[in-house]
Amino acid sequence: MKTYYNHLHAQHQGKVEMFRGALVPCFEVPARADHVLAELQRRPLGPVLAPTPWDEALLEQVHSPRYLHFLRTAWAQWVALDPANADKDILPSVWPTRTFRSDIEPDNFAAKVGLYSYDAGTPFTAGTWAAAREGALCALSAAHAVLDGDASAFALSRPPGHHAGADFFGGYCFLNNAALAAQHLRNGGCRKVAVLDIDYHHGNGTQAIFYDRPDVFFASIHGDPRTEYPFYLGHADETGTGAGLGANLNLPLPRGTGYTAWAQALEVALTAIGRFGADALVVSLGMDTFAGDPISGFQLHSDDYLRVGQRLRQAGLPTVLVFEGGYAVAEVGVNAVNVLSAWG
Ligand code: SP5
Ligand code: ZN
Repeated sequence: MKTYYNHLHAQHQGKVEMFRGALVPCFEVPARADHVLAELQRRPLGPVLAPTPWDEALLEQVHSPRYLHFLRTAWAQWVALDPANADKDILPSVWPTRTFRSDIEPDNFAAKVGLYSYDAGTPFTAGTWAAAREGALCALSAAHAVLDGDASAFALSRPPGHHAGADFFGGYCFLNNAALAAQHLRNGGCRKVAVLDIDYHHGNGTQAIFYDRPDVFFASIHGDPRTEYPFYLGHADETGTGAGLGANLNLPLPRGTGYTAWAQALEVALTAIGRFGADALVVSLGMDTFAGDPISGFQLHSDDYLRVGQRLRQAGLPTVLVFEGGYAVAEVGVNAVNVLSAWG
């Protein structure tokens, strides 16, 4: 299995995120990807490659032009406000909630940041655009490998992607890598694509991007949004809209869920994906279902991920795996490669 590795990932290095009224050190750190790469070097599954330099215009298939323009120019705008800003992360502090307008992009920079985001936990830094852009190329390259006939491919990148919507960042995510991979598979001739999101957190961005589409099925197993981030999406009654009705499946589970109940949800998801008739599968591979994760509440153990990988492979579909969350830094490499090793 080919791995497309984002060698620019460490350029995205947030300092702080807002938590309970204080700025605390980021959980989403460069060491996460370093540990996965190190484990792939200990237990090689295939070549580790740089992504193909795809045309950046492909990003517009998932993201709005004005959002992409914002991401490209945000850091320069921030430093232009005050040269001292170069040492600080950009964090939003004001948002257009219900009754406000989002059709007019304000001139004020803080207002722009809020228009294109939904939480104060996702710092934008000097290298965020370079890292996120390269990560998107990794996802496109992995999709391309599968279109070329590979049984599977892995996009090893950070920042993650599944919380990013068509025109907003949040949840540590800026560009929706899994959505870009799914769209690339569609463009390359796959008639129907399924995205299976097994990150602890609901993939609100991916769901929203495909919610009205019948050609991309979205299934997610995650902590119940009544208590777990991202809170405002991910309930079981969200089944799609319009032509996409029936092509969205949420399987929320309570905090504390262990492997047996989690694996039952995986069966439900894979049965639905089989019924949908997908030609290819994109897995949003979050490793924050691990019992030792510092911000999450499921109880999966390292050995469980070997079985998760085997079950995903048994689905028998060409599969693009995209790295998402997972914050137990010391264990994230072993856990991720345990899943991937099913294709070894
Ligand atoms: C990709 C991904 O996994 N994003 C998750 C974003 C979660 N952001 C909210 C984190 C809240 C941190 N809570 C700290 C609890 C410490 N006990
Ligand atoms: Zn997560």
